Amino acid sequence: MDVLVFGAGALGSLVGGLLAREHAVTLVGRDPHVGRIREDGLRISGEFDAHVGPEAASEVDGLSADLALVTVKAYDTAAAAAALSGEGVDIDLVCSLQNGLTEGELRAALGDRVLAGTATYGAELVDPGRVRCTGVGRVHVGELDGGESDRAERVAAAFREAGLDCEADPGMPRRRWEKLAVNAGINAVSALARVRNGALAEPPAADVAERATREAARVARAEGVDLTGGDARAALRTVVGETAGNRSSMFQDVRAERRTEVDAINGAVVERGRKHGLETPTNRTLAELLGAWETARGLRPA
Ligand code: KPL
Repeated sequence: MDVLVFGAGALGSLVGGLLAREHAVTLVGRDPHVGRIREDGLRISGEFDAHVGPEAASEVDGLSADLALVTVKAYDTAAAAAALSGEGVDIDLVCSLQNGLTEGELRAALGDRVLAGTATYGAELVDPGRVRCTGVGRVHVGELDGGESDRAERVAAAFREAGLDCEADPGMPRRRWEKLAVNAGINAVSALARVRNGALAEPPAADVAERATREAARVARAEGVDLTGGDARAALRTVVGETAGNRSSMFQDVRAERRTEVDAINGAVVERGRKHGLETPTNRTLAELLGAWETARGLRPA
């Protein structure tokens, strides 16, 4: 399968690099990372040990692929959708592996070629051309509105051929909300407390994370998704355990003084909750604190 990975950050590089062991992969990202990959390949360490040679580019102009994986930050989704629907770009299927509920935005530009996806692998860029896997998670792909899907099965089989743990899931609406609820619990709390995910197994961080996750599950139920607070909490604990040694993507963003995905995670929970008349005070506080941090550094768009 020809795979284009749009967004060669930590997760995109890890997933793309692992897929490159079996498939023809092009990573689209920024220099100096993509330049180093072109010169010397991509090295994967941690839970995997591989040195692979995917193509690497800083633009998608004229590229074609069976599958495009979208791994850019949630706030760059519109730019990704515009690039992938641009002239001369020929993509059969698109699958988001992003945090947040970004697929709607992709679908608006790319139509029903868009599949939903979730990934719980832990990944960190250590240097240009080097990515470390800090937690072996799982990838799920499926139809945005749920249901059995041959094309999702094909994508999952291609992932498995390359040694990734991946399943097609007919229940993606619930899975996306479960992932959002887990990210609502882990990302902002770990970023503000400056701790690795494993620290969220112990109080007091565990209590804050659990409150944020339960609030998100409540909003999910208001949206018609069958996700109990208990199930969401169990998923939170599983991911905290599986990625204990990982710095969450938001903790990595804060360490690098980059804009975070707090609006797309805790902010999205607050906004969707508001539409249903639900208060989500823990998510609101987390979003406000990270928002204040971003504002103080001029990282938020005006
Ligand atoms: O999705 C993640 C993230 O960091 O954004 C998890 C699964 C929480 C891994 O850290």
